Amino acid sequence: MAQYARGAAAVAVIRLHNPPVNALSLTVLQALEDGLKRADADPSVKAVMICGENGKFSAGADIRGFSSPKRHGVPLGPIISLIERSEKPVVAAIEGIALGGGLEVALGCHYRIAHVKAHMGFPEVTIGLLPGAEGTQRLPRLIGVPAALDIITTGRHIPATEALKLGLVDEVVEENTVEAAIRFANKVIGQPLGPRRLSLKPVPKLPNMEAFLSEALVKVKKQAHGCLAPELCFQAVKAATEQPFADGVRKERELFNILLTSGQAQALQYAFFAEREVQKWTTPNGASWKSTSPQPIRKAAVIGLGTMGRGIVTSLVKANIPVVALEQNVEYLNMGRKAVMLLLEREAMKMEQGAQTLDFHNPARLQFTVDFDVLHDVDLVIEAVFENMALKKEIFHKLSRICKPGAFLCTNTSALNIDEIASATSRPHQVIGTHFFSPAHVMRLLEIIYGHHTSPTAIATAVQLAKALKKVGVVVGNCFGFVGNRMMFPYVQQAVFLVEEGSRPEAVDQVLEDFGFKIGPFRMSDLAGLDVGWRSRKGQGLTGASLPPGTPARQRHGHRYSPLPDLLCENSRFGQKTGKGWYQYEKAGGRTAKPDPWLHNFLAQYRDTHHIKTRFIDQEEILERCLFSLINEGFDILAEGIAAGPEHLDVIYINGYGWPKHRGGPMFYASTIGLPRILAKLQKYSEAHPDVPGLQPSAFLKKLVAMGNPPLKEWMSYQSRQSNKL
Ligand code: 3H9
Repeated sequence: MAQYARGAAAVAVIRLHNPPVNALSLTVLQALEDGLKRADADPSVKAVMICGENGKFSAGADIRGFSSPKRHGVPLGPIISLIERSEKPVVAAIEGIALGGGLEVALGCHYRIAHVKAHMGFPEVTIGLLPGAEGTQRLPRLIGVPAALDIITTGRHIPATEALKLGLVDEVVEENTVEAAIRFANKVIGQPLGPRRLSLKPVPKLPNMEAFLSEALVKVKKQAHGCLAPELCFQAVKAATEQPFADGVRKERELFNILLTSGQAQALQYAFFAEREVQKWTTPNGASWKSTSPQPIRKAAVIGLGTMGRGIVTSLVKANIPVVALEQNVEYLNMGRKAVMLLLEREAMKMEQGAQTLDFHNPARLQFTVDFDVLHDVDLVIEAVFENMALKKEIFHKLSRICKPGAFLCTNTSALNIDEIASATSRPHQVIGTHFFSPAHVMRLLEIIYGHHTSPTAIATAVQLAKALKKVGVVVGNCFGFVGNRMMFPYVQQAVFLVEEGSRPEAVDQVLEDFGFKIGPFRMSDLAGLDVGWRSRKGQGLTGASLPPGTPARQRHGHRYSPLPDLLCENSRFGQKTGKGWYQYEKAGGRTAKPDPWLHNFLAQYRDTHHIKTRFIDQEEILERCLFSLINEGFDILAEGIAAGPEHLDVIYINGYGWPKHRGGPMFYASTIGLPRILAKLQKYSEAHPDVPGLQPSAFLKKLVAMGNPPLKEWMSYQSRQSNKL
């Protein structure tokens, strides 16, 4: 609702009230309209002030309402026009946030006063929409086309200080915003309102508007990766430069409706709520966020300053958590220190532009050491040495002796068994997996893996740590590869099999990039380094010296195996780092992937050697075999209770694996395709490739199809847990 009251003197106060973020539900809009009409009708009211309850203006339209079948009621646009048309000055008092429809309400007001800590923005683009209550027409009129385009097509939040510079707000205050706005309203009573009505203002001209717009469109399209909303946001703003306000509004509405029914909006809104839902973690034995409090982390340590460790230290410093960084010897320590300092200098430069500072030259905030004893007083340790079980166990054994009893011991591993690592300590309940993604100071995902003995407090503390690092922490169970990498194995495996059978790396990558992935599986392997998987396969006895003599080249444990990645490594083709992998690069460390005739020739010879008849593989087969095998593994993961729901898998894939967010994550995508179709295709492919377990339909998928393809929200009610695969 919105509460109406008389403020000091002649100012009426309308307070938006819908906890927790004052979303503009139909009830709120109705109350806002009523308040405006009441103020208008009362001759003793000379001005109006609109603010939000609980220090927040408004987070915009109620997102849940967009998927409601009963989407009717008071529309926002006309109410904003009503505000603007008011003959009494209306002042917005912006505290906390004014986002989306919230900012549109503020733009309808004649004046805007913001608290210095407030943030504003049009995040509609991130949920597949555009500002659909005349925001795309008013904002360019107020702050000009370049700034408006930037805000509307990126969805970024801007701080009040920047808003003031842009002319988006009239005043920024450090104290009581509501009182300041009432004082302001009293001051402007009687002043002409015409110049304050944005719909009447022309859009500021640019000398080179046409050229500017065509360049901007190229940029917007390039960054969209198949997502519709940024381009339609662009078109709406462009309409403001070409048409009168009313026509621009009509265009905005038309584009808004296209987006609303595009399917992408549903996917992005699902992703929005999924991200929030996974914060409310639970485990199969009943532990949950509701009943568990995290422990404070006042000081942390990171062991190992390789690529991952450096990023993790940087993340902790950025989160203002004092860190001890430890390496095994002085040489590695000095190398690591240099790299961390460089990362932090860069981050500090970025943050200074946002008026924040980073305190990393102070040894009380960041200390480098080779001495384990220095870790005696830290609250949490993140071990980030390379993936070697024996080494990790040795370190955890040491930590268990040195660290104070309450300290949490985290391992940054992408696949190893948390229980085995924990077994090296005297406190397995304090041991937990924290799988960061590279570069760790940039990537948002943190996979949090609980072991058999991990305590709920350790889970809650790791989730809290993720929040402090501004990451999305997703709690999952312990199995080889956990959720993300476990689903990735069959996907990459299919990609390699397709190349064996006749496709090319660039063809496979293209199909998946067209689908919306930032990079396809082969470019990704080249970027990550082919040697990483090679080392792991050697460790598992799948290749190298430990492979039993007489093992067939293309079979392991009775299943199909492709030695192609091993053969590339034997040819010193480790990917970007060596300048050659599935592609060729301009030099070692080069970034530009070019198809490699050597590889094509090598593939032809390989197929000859193994009597593989090359066949043409179409885009549909490439897409389905890669994606459906990944989704299939997802169903097994759900059946085993490794993740609490499909949302977890989707949040992991969107934030850690470059899955296109506008497709809502792999499991949401599966639900849009329809499970019967996925099952039928997997059956077809597994009949053609009976020696590939990843293509054999998951029992849980079959069960869901048998139950009539229920909606994603209901899947877990059909799950009866199977044992996990570790
Ligand atoms: C729009 O305005 C369209 C118009 O242009 C045109 C219309 C015609 N609706 O994120 P949090 C819930 S589109 C419904 O955990 P934080 C959220 O689910 C809208 N619910 O807190 C959560 O619920 P729960 C454009 C919403 O402090 C709770 O509030 N606006 C909405 O980390 C707390 O949220 C946006 O896209 C909403 N609009 O972050 C803004 N917003 O407790 C989207 C939040 O049950 N919102 N909830 O899990 C945000 O970006 C963040 O929520 C915000 C707070 C920054 C506001």
